[in-house]
Amino acid sequence: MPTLFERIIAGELPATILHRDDRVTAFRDIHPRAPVHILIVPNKPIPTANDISDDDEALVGHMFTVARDLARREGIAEDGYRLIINCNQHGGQEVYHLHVHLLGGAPLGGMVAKTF
Ligand code: DGP
Repeated sequence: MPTLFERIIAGELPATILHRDDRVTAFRDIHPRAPVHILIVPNKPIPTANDISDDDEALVGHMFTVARDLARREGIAEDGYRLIINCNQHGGQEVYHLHVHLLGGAPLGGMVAKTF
């Protein structure tokens, strides 16, 4: 079964696409947690951060340079922002297609809630 994000990349599901190239697609999160909330995803399906291979190093680096450029374009680079990758159950991952969350546009508070 293709994930929601594979279907967005394929154009089968609507999304507000902000960037697309041969390796990466970026679109607005459907449930934004900040004034700016963008997801940067590899076009090829990598389920989780655990599944990143050594051959994916350049691809993952590209996800971060796309995030950097989008932060500038959205006008949040100077004030700052947060990049998050959730992995598996304890990380709170909901969609099993690797993605970087780009969050900003307001103070985001502490890094994460203390859990112990
Ligand atoms: P995560 O918990 O890290 O797997 O985050 C998944 C994010 O994906 C979550 O913030 C909501 C977002 N999301 C889920 N379904 C859709 C969708 O169909 N379209 C868009 N644009 N975002 C989605």
